[in-house]
Amino acid sequence: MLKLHFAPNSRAGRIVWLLEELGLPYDINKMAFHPKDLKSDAHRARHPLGRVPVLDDGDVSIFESGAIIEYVLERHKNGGLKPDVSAPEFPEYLQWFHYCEGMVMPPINTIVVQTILLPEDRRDMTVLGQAQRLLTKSLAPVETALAGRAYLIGDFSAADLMLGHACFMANRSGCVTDDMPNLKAYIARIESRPAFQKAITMS
Ligand SMILES: N[C@@H](CCC(=O)N[C@@H](CS)C(=O)NCC(=O)O)C(=O)O
Repeated sequence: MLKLHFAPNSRAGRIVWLLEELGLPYDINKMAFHPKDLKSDAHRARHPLGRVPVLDDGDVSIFESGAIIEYVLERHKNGGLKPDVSAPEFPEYLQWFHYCEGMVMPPINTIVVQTILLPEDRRDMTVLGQAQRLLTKSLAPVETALAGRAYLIGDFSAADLMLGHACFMANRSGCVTDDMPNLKAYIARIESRPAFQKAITMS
């Protein structure tokens, strides 16, 4: 049985969302989003940086949300979430799948550090402002790509599990503005998916 090491309000939600969309059975190790759990010896043995998500599958243990999604799609079930390599939408699928951690999550990480993780006296408003502007800039191509489309490559795919989740986080931090109507509608569409709701409400 697949076992997901999870903490609430984190990228581990992407994997719950994936497993729920695919209807695959799994066990879950729910940890607090707190150093006492994430930086424990037990969890550092799974992830050297003490981060989530981590997925165990028999003798296999794998971290990095994108790698976990690829692993599950290849070894367990595709469920139509990844286009075939010969499909016309395959390059765009790859692009948006990786744009998530490559371009959108770095400024979100900084925003979370500067607004939640650091004590108030160590927060830097200049760094925060730069990250917010960079996030808005990184979302502009996504807004354009979504014109006339329900999801990033048309039909729902694993690229939405990655980048859609990041867009949801960006919206929560107030960086998806009213002049991004395609993104607003896309995030609402994602939020209405039962599998996503299960992932986001899991604590
Ligand atoms: N690129 C990694 C990022 C993993 C990551 O940074 N996870 C965050 C939660 S979203 C975490 O565990 N943070 C805990 C910490 O930094 O102590 C992935 O996609 O899995």
